[in-house]
Amino acid sequence: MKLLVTGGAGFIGSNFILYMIQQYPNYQIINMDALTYAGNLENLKSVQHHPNYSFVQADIADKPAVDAIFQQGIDVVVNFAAESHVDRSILEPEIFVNTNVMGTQVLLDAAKKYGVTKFVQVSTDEVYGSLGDTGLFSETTPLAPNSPYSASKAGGDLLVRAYHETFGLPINITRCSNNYGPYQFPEKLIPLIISRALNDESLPVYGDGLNIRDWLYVEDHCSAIDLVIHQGKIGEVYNIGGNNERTNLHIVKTILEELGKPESLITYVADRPGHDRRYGIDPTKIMNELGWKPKHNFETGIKETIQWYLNHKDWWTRIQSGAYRDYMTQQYGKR
Ligand code: NAD
Ligand code: TDX
Repeated sequence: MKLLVTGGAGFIGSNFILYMIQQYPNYQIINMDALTYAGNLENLKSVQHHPNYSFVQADIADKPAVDAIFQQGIDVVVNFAAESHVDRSILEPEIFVNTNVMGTQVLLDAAKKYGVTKFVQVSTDEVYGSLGDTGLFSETTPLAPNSPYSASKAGGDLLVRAYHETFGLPINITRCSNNYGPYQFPEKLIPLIISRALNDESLPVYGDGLNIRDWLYVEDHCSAIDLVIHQGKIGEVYNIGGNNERTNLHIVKTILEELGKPESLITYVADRPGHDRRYGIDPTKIMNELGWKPKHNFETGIKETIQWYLNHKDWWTRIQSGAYRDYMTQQYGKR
């Protein structure tokens, strides 16, 4: 199988490539990534010389570059490439539309032109909007995105759906809850809090800290996508989540306790505009239809994750200093 992974230098994409190379060493994996600020090839150091792995620096919205890759003959596309940070989408929405909507459309056109056996769109529970105190998101929950990020992801999803309905493109859409684990860019809540707490810096908690996210260990997301690639029914949407709803304050306090740092570091700051109150995924469909089951329980997963950031301080300090960019220049000659 020839697998095109877009956004493979990011948090989930790099975990996915490491996972797939281990599971299927005979699959050919092409990682296409624009290497935005969020792309970090250091995550993939251990496989960079693997005979079945290759890397192409390209933007998914760049038609000639995308065409050139599809000319090689791609069987399956897994589209992780996206602008992914909600706060950045509030500051600068345009790039979110360019990548998450227009870029997805360029990939879809190439998949349609050259033919693929499957196009998997990696999406998010945020497209469903915000929940009240009860209920969960199912695959039939209406889309009601509230941030420029989630609106752009919903736009991409709807194009993927339309290419299936209109052109018969074989697709699946996955919608996962918040991921945590190794290699997450330290702008996201968990690595941000760990890195700042270790430096005894103030910990910004938005609003009252009682917003709820549903957390899933990144490897469990990867195993779900693996199942969707191989067994997902064409045209279907699959929600992915492990029933781990926690308030942000609970997450921050868990990290402080684990690191032995004082709660006085917590600083309540202005709320995120349009801040979704609660996410919660109903994963019944993927569990019943594809037999998916998460391996990691949250209490041990979060401890392992904190330990990983403690053991890989050089990884995140190189991001903070910008030095991770030098590695890319050394390896690939450009940024
Ligand atoms: P990330 O920001 O860590 O990584 C994104 C990657 O995409 C980076 O390597 C970046 O260089 C690349 N990229 C960005 N724009 C590109 C472009 N125009 N062309 C090619 N590459 C480009 O994001 P992540 O957290 O790993 O998320 C990956 C995907 O999973 C996204 O589609 C996101 O919407 C989705 N998702 C994320 C989560 C989460 O909790 N992080 C949850 C559900 C779904
Ligand atoms: O400094 C912070 N303080 C804070 O209180 C940050 C960065 C976040 N928060 C809050 C906002 C959210 O309620 O923590 C929660 C998690 O925030 P993020 O890590 O920014 O994630 P979120 O906005 O929930 O979106 C994430 O999950 C779904 C990913 O970034 C998305 O790409 C994914 O689709």
